[in-house]
Amino acid sequence: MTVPANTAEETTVHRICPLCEACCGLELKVNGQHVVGIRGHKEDVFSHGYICPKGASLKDLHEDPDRLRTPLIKRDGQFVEATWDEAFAEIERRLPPILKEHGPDSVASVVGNPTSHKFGLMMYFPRLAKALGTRNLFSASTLDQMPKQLSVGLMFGNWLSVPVPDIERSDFLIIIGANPMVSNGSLWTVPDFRGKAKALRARGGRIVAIDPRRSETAAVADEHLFIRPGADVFLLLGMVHALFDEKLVRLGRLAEHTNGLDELEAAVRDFSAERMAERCGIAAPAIRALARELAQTERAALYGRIGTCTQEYGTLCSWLIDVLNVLTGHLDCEGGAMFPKAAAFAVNTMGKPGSGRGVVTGRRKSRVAGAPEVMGELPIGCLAEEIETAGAGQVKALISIASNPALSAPNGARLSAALDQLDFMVSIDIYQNETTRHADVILPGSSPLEDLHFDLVFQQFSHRNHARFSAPVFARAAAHPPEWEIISRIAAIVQGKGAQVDVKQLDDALFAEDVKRSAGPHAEAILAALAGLSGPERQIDYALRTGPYGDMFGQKPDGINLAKIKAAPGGIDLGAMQPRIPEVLRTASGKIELAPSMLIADLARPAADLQRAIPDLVVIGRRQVRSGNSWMHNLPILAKGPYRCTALVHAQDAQRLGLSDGAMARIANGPRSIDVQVEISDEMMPGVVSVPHGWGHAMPDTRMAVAAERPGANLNALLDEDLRDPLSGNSVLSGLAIEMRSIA
Ligand SMILES: Nc1nc2c(c(=O)[nH]1)N[C@H]1C(S)=C(S)[C@@H](COP(=O)(O)OP(=O)(O)OC[C@H]3O[C@@H](n4cnc5c(=O)[nH]c(N)nc54)[C@H](O)[C@@H]3O)O[C@H]1N2
Ligand SMILES: Nc1nc2c(c(=O)[nH]1)N[C@H]1C(S)=C(S)[C@@H](COP(=O)(O)OP(=O)(O)OC[C@H]3O[C@@H](n4cnc5c(=O)[nH]c(N)nc54)[C@H](O)[C@@H]3O)O[C@H]1N2
Ligand code: SF4
Ligand SMILES: [Mo]
Repeated sequence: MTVPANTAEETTVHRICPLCEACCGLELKVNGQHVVGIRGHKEDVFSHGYICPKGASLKDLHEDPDRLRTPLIKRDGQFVEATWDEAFAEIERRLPPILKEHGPDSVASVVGNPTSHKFGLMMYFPRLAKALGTRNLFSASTLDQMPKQLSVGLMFGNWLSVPVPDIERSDFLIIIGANPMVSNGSLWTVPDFRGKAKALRARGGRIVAIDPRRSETAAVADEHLFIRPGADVFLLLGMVHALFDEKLVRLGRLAEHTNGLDELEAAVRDFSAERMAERCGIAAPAIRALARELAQTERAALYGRIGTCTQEYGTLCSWLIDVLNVLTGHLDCEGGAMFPKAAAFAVNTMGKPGSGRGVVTGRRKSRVAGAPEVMGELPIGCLAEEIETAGAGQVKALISIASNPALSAPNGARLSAALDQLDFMVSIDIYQNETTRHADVILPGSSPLEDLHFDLVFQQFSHRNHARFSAPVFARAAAHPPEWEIISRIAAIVQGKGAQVDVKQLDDALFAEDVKRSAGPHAEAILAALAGLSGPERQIDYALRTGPYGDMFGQKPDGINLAKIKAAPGGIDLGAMQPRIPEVLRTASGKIELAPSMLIADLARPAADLQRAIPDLVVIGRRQVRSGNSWMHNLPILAKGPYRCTALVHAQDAQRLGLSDGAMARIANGPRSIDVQVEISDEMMPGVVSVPHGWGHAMPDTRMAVAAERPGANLNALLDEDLRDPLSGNSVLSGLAIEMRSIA
C-alpha cells in the first residue's frame, strides 16, 4: 500500500529492496511521511526476512538532503533550480536541433546499473532508444556481465538465459571470481547466500572459492585456491581438458540436445592441466581434482561472476563455466545450474519453445575503434573517443540515465574531459555527482520509496521462481513525474511531438499497438480487460497474465495476475527451478551449442598468451558490504565506520616495495596514478593488490556532502579504456599491471 499523504499514524508497509540483485522483501515502519524502521520481511516468500546493511539505508537515501528533488539547468556554468516544464523546454530547445543538423548517431545514451532495478527506466528506455535511432548506445553492461550474456546467447540462444546454481539442492559449489557474501549474488538472485551456504555445508556439501583474494566468500568456503588475476581461462580450459582426458564427460539427458562435443574436445587438446598450471597459479593435480570432484558429485555446479567477466577472456571464461556444467551432467539438473522460469518478461518463455533465431553480434560497429555491437550496444570504453573524434557520426549530445561512468568506467578523466566537449547533455539521476555535474539539465529520478517495484530483470536469475510487487510507499510530490514519464517525454521531444505532449495518451496508443501485434484477434478483449490500469502497472499485468504462470485473461483461472500478487503480502512462490531443456532453448538448431565458432576461434588468444611474461604486481577490484558501486557513499548509515578505501597488499609485496600499513602509497599505470592508503593483508595472493572501485568523490561541482568527507581514490582512474574483451566489448577491470611505491 501507499501511505496516504495526510496520514500521521504509524503504518507497516512492504517493499522489495532495489539496491542489489538479491531483491529482498523489506518491512518498513512508517510514521506519517517518515521511515522509522526497516527490517527484513519474514513473510516474504522469496527472501524470508533476510536484510543486509544496505537495505536499511533506504531511509537515508529517501531522506538524503543531497538527493535531487527539483530539475537543475546549467546557466553560465552554474546549476539553477527549474520547474519540470522549464527543464523539458530546455531539452526541446537544444536537443532536436543537434539531431537535425548531425543525424541520429550524434546523440548517445549511457545507461547505468540502477536502471535494472527501476521498472519504469528499464521498461521504457527501449522506446527512447528507438526514438533516437542512434547506434551510440552504451551501458554499464560492458563493465559487467556482457561476456556472460554473449556466451549464453551463443550457447542457449537468448542473451538472458543464464543458468544459476540451484543452491538449496546442491552438494558442491565451485565459486570463481564472485563474492556473494558481500555482493549478495549477481546473475544469481539469492538472498541470504550466507544462510544457504551454511545449510549446504551442514548437509555435508562443500564449497570451493577461487579468487586472487581470500574473500569473505572464500573465508566461509571449505577450500580456497588463489588464482592469478585474468588467468581463469587457463584453469577452466585445464578442467575441460581433464574431463576429456580422464573420460569423465557425462552429458546424460543432455546428449541428444547438444551440438559440438567433438569440436570442443579437439579445440581444448593443447590445454592440458599440466600446461595451464603455471599461468593460472594453480597446480595441475589441483586443477584435475576440481574437475573430478565436479564430475563425481551428483548435485554440483560451477558459478562465476565479475572476476571472470571483467577480463580479457571474459566471454571465453563465461562459456567454459557453462561448458563444465554441461560436460559433468549438471546443467538443467536439480542441484546443478538451472534455468529460472520468470513469471513475466523473459524472452526465453516467449515464442516457439525449443528453437529460435539465436543471437548475432556486429550488425553495426563503433565508428572510431570499429568495435562490434553486442546486444545492440557498443563498449562503454569507446564513449570518450566517439565524443572526441570529429567526423560524420560524432557524438555531440548525451543522455545519461542512472549512470556514473566518470567513476565507474576506466579512465574517467578522459571521459570527463570529453563530456565537457558535448554540445548538450541531459542526466536522469538522483544526484549531482561526478558524471551529472557535466550535464546541462539534470532531471531527478524518484526515490525508490516513491516508486512501484517489479523485478523485470532479476526474476530471470532467481534461484527459486516467484512473483512479487511493491506499491510506492510514499506519494511523489505532485509535480514530480515518475521515471517512465520522464523517459517518455524525452522520446516524444526527439520525435518532434513537443515537450507538452500528453505522454499518458501516447503510452496508451503504444501499448495498444503492442497488444495488437502480439495478441492479434484477442487484442480488443485484452485491452478491455486492462482498461482500469495504465503505465507500468498495465505492462506488468499484461506480461504476468500472458506469462508462463498467467491466468490468460480467464482461460486459466488458477493462473496469476497483478491483482493476485498485490493481494499476497509476501508475494507468490512459484516453486523450485525445474528442468527446462529443450523448451528453454532459442538457438537456430534447437540444441545447446557447445562449440560456437566465434569462441573456438578466440581460443587462439589464450594459446598465444601462454608465452606472456607474468607481471610482478597487478591490481584487482573489491566490493564492500557498505557500498553499492559509486553512489552510496553519501548515505550516513553506510558511510560511518572505519576508513575502507584501502589497497590490500600482501606482506611480501609490502616489504619488497617498502610499503607500511596505514601509510600512503602511489599506484601508477604509466602516467596515470592514484594515491591510496595501504592495508597489509594476508588475504591477498602475493603479487596482487586489491582496491575497491566506486570511490574518488573529491571532484568540484558535485553535491554529495557526506561522500566528499571521505572521498577515497578512484581505481578506475588507473584502468585503460582501450583494454577490452574483443568479443563482448567488456572492459578489462581486473589484472592490470601496476607499479606501487610509498609516498611521504
Ligand atoms: N574497477 C571496477 N569498476 C567497475 C566495477 C568493478 O568491479 N571494478 N564494476 C562495474 C559494474 S559491475 C557496474 S554494474 C558498474 C556500475 O556503473 P554505473 O551504473 O555507471 O555506476 P553506479 O555507481 O551504479 O551509478 C549509478 C548512478 O545512478 C544514480 N541513481 C541511483 N539510483 C537511481 C534512481 O533510482 N534513479 C535514477 N535515475 N538514478 C539513480 C546514481 O546517482 C549514480 O549516478 O560499475 C562498474 N565499474
Ligand atoms: N555490497 C555491494 N554489493 C554489490 C555491489 C556493490 O558495489 N556493493 N555491486 C553489485 C553489482 S553492480 C554487481 S555486478 C555484483 C557483482 O557481484 P560479485 O561478482 O559477486 O562481486 P565482487 O565482490 O566484485 O566479486 C568478484 C570477486 O572476484 C575476485 N577477482 C578479481 N579478479 C579476479 C580474477 O581475475 N579471477 C578470479 N577468479 N577472481 C577475481 C575479487 O577478488 C572478488 O572477490 O555485486 C552487486 N552487489
Ligand atoms: S541484500 Fe541487496 S536486496 Fe537485500 S537488503 Fe541488502 S541491498 Fe537490499
Ligand atoms: Mo554490476
